[in-house]
Amino acid sequence: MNETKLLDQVKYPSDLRKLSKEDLPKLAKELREELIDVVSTTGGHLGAGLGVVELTIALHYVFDTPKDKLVWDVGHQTYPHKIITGRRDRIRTLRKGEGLSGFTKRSESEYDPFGAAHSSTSISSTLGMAVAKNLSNNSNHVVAVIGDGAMSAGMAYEAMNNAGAMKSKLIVILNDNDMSIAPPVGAMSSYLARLLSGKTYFNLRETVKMVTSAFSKRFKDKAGKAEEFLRDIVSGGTLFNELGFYYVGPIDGHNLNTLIPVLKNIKNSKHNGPILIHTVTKKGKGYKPAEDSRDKYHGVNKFNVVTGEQTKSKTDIPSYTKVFANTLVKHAENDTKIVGITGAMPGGTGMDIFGKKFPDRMFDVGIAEQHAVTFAAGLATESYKPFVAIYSTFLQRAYDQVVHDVAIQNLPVRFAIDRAGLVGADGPTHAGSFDITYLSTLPNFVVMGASDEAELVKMINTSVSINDRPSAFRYPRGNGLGVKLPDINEILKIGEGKIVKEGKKVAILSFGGRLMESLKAAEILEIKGISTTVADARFAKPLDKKLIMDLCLNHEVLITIEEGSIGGFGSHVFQMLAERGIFDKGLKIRSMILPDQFINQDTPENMYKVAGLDAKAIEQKVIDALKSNIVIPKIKNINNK
Ligand SMILES: Cc1ncc(C[n+]2csc(CCOP(=O)(O)OP(=O)(O)O)c2C)c(N)n1
Repeated sequence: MNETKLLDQVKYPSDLRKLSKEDLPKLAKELREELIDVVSTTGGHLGAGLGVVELTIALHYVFDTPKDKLVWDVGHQTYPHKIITGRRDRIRTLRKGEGLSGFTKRSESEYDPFGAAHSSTSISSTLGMAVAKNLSNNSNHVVAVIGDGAMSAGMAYEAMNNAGAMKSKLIVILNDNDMSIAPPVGAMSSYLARLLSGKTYFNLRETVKMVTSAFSKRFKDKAGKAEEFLRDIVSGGTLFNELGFYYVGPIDGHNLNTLIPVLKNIKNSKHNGPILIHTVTKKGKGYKPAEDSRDKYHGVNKFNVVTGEQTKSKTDIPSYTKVFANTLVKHAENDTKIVGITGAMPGGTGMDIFGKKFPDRMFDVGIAEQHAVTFAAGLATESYKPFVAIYSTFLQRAYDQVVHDVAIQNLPVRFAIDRAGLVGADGPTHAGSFDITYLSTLPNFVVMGASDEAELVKMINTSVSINDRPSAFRYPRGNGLGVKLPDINEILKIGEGKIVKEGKKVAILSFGGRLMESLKAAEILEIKGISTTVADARFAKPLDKKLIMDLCLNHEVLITIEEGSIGGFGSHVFQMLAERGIFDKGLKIRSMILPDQFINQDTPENMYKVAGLDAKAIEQKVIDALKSNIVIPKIKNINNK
């Protein structure tokens, strides 16, 4: 058992502020050990939290949270913050059903003034808070903490550009650990490295002098002088200075003796405008396995604290991600025009596998989904075959680029949409709920959903062959079903689904990953004497109209099912059937979709239960539909419901 004498005294930051400064390094040690112990049992994000233990303590020690607003970018590094903001008793429920979220969440705590999980929102949101504070004549402080990886996104620059022109005091801490999930990429990352290269940290005396001098009364009246002074001292901070920020740093983000006085000085300064404090930290700090392998310990399964060994998946069946990557590699061996693109997720999307084989044809563009899509569009104009490998949830950020730069120009960009549907422990911010809806509404698009890994291979093959318009194929998180994979020449006919099981009374038409559950439900229905057809739609766009009409005309009930929100596959089927007058004939048609709510994190099984998308729910839907005999009453007065 780790000793937690000091940590036991800190339920809230107000308790922390009662400790002497001398106690804080010991508290940091206890907090770090607690964090390692917790994550070894829950799994989740580890490296980032370990890197900000001292920063977390220093920020809550100096600032009067929750009155002062502290916003963490992404929020994956906030487990230490959660432990000392009243959530220690629930910290072992992290990422579990009914438990604490793995990110910041407004409804969870007043110490989380802004919810996050998608990156690079912290400067915008805190600028909003800072301006609101000014408008309301409040005197609280507003602080954002953003990583060097998150700094690569456009939103961060848009926010800095805006903040630099504002007269609102906003404190931005750039937590530079020289890592995103994978090593960071791009010119900004090189720039930050240059800022640090050959330079030791400013020591405490120098840094405090720098800050106090810059903001002191002596300089206040002499506009420009302070800035000049700062520029002289902070030789490398010019980019941020040019954007209108006061740049302070770099400082050692693990040294509480530096952090606390610097933060205090910044807090007490009367500066009206944005300030950027550049702290340097080590991802995984204090836990050797995480320090040694910073990318592998970004997010972890449960692990053995002593050896650092993570529990491995018990199955040999490859993940959908791996099947995608290996298949794309096979195609790329024959077709030199194929290129792969990821937004800072090479490991998560399998682009690392592709990149190893074709280093010159894989592009990690940083956390920059909008750019990734338009960059791909540019490649497509030059007859390259770009595959944007992206999580459904992160593609949301690039929707206008999908519409304006890809679809309207009818460019053959291929979207490999990973983590489609519910994702388990990462919860609603990471669920891929909307892609069927937001892509199927777009003219020109081909939208496919894989029901197993063999279908995924066929969809990749098909996508490679589609050269005259954009295409997308979605597949779920996790492992496939263990089916045999077809070879890369097997191409689907566009807009053609298939019957998987023939029956007579009821038809279940599945789009994507719920096919197995549909088959399970059909089996039970058969036992109950209800003859059931199951079909795999494969395409949400274009629809297989013939298949759908056949199912309608030859069955009493048609159920559509998909792991996506309203407005997706089922809605398109309904629209088509309504236009064809099918409803007038009294056919019973039902749709099964994700419900109109954000579903909290849980095991996938429980989430499907909540969503009503498991075999049991399908069976029930069929039985209810068969039983229902609703006669629609004539509406006399539309106001009288
Ligand atoms: C819009 C968006 N794209 C991708 C991700 C996935 N993601 C989560 S954390 C992370 C890396 C963040 O790096 P950094 O900001 O340097 O923080 P660190 O983990 O190094 O502390 C990425 C790419 C995300 N959360 N949001």
